[in-house]
Amino acid sequence: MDLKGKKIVAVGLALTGEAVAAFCLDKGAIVTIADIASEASLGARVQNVRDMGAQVELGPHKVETFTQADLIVISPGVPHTIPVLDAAREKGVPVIGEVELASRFIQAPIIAVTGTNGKTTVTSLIGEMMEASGISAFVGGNIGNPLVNYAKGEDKAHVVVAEISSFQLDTIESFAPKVALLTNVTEDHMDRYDGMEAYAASKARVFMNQTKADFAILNGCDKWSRAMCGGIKASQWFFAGRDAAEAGMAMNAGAMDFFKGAQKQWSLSLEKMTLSGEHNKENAAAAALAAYAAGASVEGIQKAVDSFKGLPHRLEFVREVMDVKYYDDSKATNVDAVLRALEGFNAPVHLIMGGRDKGGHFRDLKDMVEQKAARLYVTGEAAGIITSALSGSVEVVQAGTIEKAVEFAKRAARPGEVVVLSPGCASFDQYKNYKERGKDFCRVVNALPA
Ligand code: UMA
Repeated sequence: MDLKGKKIVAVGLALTGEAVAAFCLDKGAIVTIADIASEASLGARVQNVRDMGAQVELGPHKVETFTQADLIVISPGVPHTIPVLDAAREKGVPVIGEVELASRFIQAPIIAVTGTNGKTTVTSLIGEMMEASGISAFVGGNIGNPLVNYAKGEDKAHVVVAEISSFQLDTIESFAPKVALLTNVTEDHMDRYDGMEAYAASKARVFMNQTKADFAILNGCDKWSRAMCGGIKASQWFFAGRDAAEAGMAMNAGAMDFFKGAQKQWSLSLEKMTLSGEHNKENAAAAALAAYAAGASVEGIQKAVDSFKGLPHRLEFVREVMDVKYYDDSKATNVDAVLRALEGFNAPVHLIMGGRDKGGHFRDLKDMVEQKAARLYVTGEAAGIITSALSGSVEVVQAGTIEKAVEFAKRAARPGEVVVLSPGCASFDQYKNYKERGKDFCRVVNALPA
């Protein structure tokens, strides 16, 4: 693909848009970045990209800019269905996402990881498994490092491990990962998709350009993943719910075994694994299969399973105050992630939820909340909707903010109980992103008097 002299419109001026602009300018393109936001809200990025040589067009998108482009590259947060993009497509202007653009310039095999929950942990773990096997890996994508940064850079790895969201999959065309992994499909992003079928169809796109020579790593217990199997050309390996005739992992108490049909090929010990919870065993199994399919050694995979410490804001232990443990699970932005968090605790949980609702069915938490929660503290825009879904199952405290919620929970929690921020919602009503929310929770917890 030759970008030299091409008029490229990058839509969205945040992490992705800035990286796309740098990449395209480097390739000799004429770049305009369009963003609906104001200069004041976008901050230093506006001047940065101007300094690089890009035109910046802020405020409501102008249809002429889009219809006159040679190529439009959109950021994941920009819905691919907005009218200006339809108008451009009608005029024959190609519209792709950043992942599609980057993949056209990446020579290394790609391991793509998608799914509603667990994808960041699995992506990071695969990266460590490859490195521990002596195979250099670039780890990026939705995890927070756009793939165009790798495509642009001088340093090349043996393999690219990419976390890919459904938003990114909506705008691929030829993206064809050597290994594609789908962790699970549960309700999320219902503010952007017309129901679960549409969301699952978006996830299934990760497999659409694979061939028989590639690998699909799947969750056999997940009904949406099972339903996709018929359409997948790649070899299918299951990290959970494998039938006897299928290839994949079989779980034991302290180990897991890789089978191809009746033949056991190798085993991994889980005895030294520090990540807790059943879902993390599944994450480890999924990562192990993907890494093995991409050439990692069993020894390297084992080494990474033993040493992996987990990631910030994913059920991360923060501090113990007066025999009460505090956990930051700010990354739990949907109902299923909250279920998985609660599942892992035996002590009564003071659960802090809330933020911006994404159309989640909070009622699905009813049984688990009844079983595990001592009290529920609700915050942010979704406080009302969570209260109506769960009051009656548990005492609900209207806290408003995370700071207040921690204050109330500290007063109520008894020794041996736990306080968990597992919001089940996006953070954007009160924070820039889930990381800022998690950091704020940690700040408040770390300031509690001992
Ligand atoms: N914008 C427009 N026009 C529109 C809509 C938005 O110009 O019609 C502009 C906004 O004003 C804003 C910009 O687009 O300035 C935002 O773009 P973006 O949301 O794509 O932001 P990035 O910083 O580029 O972040 C994106 C991913 N964001 C989303 O998918 C919402 C990041 O995933 C990802 O880490 C990053 O690219 C690098 O690949 C975040 C995320 O929440 C972590 N992902 C979801 C998830 O994991 O569930 C999918």
